[in-house]
Amino acid sequence: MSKKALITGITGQDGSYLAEHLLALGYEVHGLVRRVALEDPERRFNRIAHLIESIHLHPASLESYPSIFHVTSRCEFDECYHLAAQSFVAESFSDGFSTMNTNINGTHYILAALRETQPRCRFYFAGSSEMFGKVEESPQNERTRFHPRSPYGISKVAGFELTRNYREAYSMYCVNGILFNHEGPRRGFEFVTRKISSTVARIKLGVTSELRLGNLDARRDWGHASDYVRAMHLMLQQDEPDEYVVATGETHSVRDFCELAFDEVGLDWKEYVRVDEKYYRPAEVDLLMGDARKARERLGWHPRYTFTELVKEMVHADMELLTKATERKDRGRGQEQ
Ligand code: G4F
Repeated sequence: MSKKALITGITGQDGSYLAEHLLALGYEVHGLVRRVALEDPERRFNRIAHLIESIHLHPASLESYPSIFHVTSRCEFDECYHLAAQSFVAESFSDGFSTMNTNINGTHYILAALRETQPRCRFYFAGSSEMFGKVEESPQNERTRFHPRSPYGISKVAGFELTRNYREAYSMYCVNGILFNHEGPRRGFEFVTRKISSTVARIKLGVTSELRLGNLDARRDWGHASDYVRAMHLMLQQDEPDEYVVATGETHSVRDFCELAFDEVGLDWKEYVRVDEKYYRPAEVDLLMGDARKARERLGWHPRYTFTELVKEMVHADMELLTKATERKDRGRGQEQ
């Protein structure tokens, strides 16, 4: 019999890659989605449109325990991947309250509902390298102390501790992934990598003339999301639940990302990038670089993408997307005339 997995956040970048991966492994894949998403599938399901006939979607909200309980009491799952969150760090400074509410209570509701209805379901929590914040050592590993620098980071530390507590208090199989930044062509436009790749395409195709960014010196350990979802799955296949850092071990600055992305279309980034303090954060995470030795040794996990391949893929995907959109617009105009 095939295994059943429940994914919260299935409409997001990671959820869509994970759903693809689990389907390929023969899983029956279920997803929690907000009712508003079900009512607006064209816009909200763009990342999972190609999977829609193969997956099962359930309406529920991370803000409502009864809606989650309703799903977990009617359908049994072997594994639950809790990926849904307010995940944009800058937004968490604008509205820390709703970030905390969704990320902390939402995680608690899922854990509590599983404990009540199916305590043997294995649980994955999407922890983040943002938890390390003002890093106390480099590279960061599973033993590095947390020092979060944003409401988002704080909410992830709380989710991490809740997950560990359910494991220790109720003997549930609860795992924490500590994932460093992971990107790809399905990344939201608000995150810096996609903002860069999509604006590079817009500049190259003459739609805009500049790219306004905040702190160019920030350094991140950027990997590809499709690599990172393989690690999530592997974490739930081990004999004992544990905590794992998932990272490439390399760090690059926002400036490095710009340089490579503009290079890819034959442009010099210095002519187009402008620093705008509007994008600075009240407290910045200056440097992240992960040590994924434990994931490599215990899970046999290795990233397949290099940093350069990631940047290339994102820029080319955005060039293609924009070219197609422009052609569609031109055809539409032609038909009107
Ligand atoms: O792309 P970012 O917004 O990602 P950030 O803050 O590192 O968080 C991402 O990775 C975390 C894992 O460590 C996840 F948990 C989290 O959910 C999210 O996926 O910003 C990256 C860096 C920051 O230092 C930011 O200050 O880029 C800098 N930056 C400079 N200019 C900018 C911009 N970030 C954004 N979003 N927009 C800018 O214009």
